[in-house]
Amino acid sequence: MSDNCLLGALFYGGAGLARCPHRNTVTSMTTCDTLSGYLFLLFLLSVTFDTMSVFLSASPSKRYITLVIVLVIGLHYLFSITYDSYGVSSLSGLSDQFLSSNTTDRVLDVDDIDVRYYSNYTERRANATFVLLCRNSDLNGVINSMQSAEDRFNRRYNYPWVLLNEEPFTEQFMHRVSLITRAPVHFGLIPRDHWFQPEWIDENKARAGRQKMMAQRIIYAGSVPYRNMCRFNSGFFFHHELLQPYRYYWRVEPDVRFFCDLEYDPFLYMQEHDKVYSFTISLPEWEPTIPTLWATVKEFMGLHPEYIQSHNAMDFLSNDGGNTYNLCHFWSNFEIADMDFWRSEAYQAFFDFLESKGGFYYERWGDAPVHSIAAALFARRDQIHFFRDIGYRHDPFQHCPSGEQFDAGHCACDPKDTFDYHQNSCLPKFEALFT
Ligand SMILES: Nc1nc2c(ncn2[C@@H]2O[C@H](COP(=O)(O)OP(=O)(O)OP(=O)(O)O)[C@@H](O)[C@H]2O)c(=O)[nH]1
Ligand SMILES: [Mg+2]
Repeated sequence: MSDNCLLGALFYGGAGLARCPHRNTVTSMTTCDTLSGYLFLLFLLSVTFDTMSVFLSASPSKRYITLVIVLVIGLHYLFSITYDSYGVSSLSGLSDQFLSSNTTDRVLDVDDIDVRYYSNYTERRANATFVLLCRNSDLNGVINSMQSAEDRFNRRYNYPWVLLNEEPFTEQFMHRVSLITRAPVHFGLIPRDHWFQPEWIDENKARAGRQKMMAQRIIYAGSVPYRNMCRFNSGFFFHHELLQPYRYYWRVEPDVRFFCDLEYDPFLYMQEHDKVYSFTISLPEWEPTIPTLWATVKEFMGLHPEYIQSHNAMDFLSNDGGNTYNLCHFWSNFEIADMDFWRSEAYQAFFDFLESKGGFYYERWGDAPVHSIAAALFARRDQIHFFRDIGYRHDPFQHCPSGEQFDAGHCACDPKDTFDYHQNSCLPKFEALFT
């Protein structure tokens, strides 16, 4: 090929490289195609000149080759400006096409669990998972919570999610939830005897308890499913087969919000600092929901003094050395904790004792006071952690970090709106354990 044609090819290559990558916007199309058009005109002039000289001086076979080259380049240019999907107009276009087809394969290949699961495998991870108990009807709230947890933390860590339900999750539920995260998501069915009211519970006594509570206008007073949920969270979730591989969990509920970026791994923090339980908000329980709980706890302590830690957090629970319960508990809709603690001999014996009294159904014992009392008595006080830097909301309360932690976390909450030192907060009692 002559020098002129080479010059033309250079012009054309320039025209190809000048194509804007975002052809779906009007502005970029106009700018790009105008520039491309000028360069192509120059190229046409050059090719025409070259072709004429070849035609005039060359043999018939050379004329034929020249015509084919001009035809191919002309068609190629025509396609490149007519169809967006025809993207091979330059070297960069070629490489873009190659890379993007690779990426698409990786994202869409759902069987390739290793790629999805180990996408951050170079960084250290704890043996941990998110846990979310919910109904199919909670779908939108579940999506909100998961998106918040993913955006503020898990998109960089890809810890798995375990979602549990006493009914099978619908296809639509599983599809929408799986789109929210690149991490593995496991959907589990709760065994019947871990969820429903046991046969040996005296239903007449349970009904009388519900009616008494309804008369006192206590929230969820008449709800049996709510009691099932509290009992499941107290004594069974950590026995679910999908949670057996894991030690640490982060409990998430529908419609909660995480306000701040978390730039470190709280699971590893728990592991490395020998923590077993953590919280963001603490407050008093409604006394009418647990009228006999503390008497039951004291009875258990009398039977099993060997399970009570010497450096425990009894002073968080009681203002009189354990005689009465001050109702303080950690709000369990947020928990990052160690399931081996719940699986321990001490906690198992404690839960079995509570269960034998039937208080989950005759009263409305919540998993929050049950977990809190156990953590305060069977763990050392320094094994309980307040995640001051995790901005978190579950209606109607929130914890918002302040000062450096607020800035570093790019927090979206109002730092003045935080439950920490609200008149009903039990945080001062927790902090007093360490002064
Ligand atoms: N599968 C299932 N999950 C439930 C049921 N009841 C509650 N949950 C879940 O258990 C957790 C606690 O229930 P919530 O209704 O949020 O109880 P709460 O936090 O005390 O009260 P509010 O959030 O103020 O309604 C949430 O993750 C719920 O999605 C139920 O009947 N079935
Ligand atoms: Mg809730």
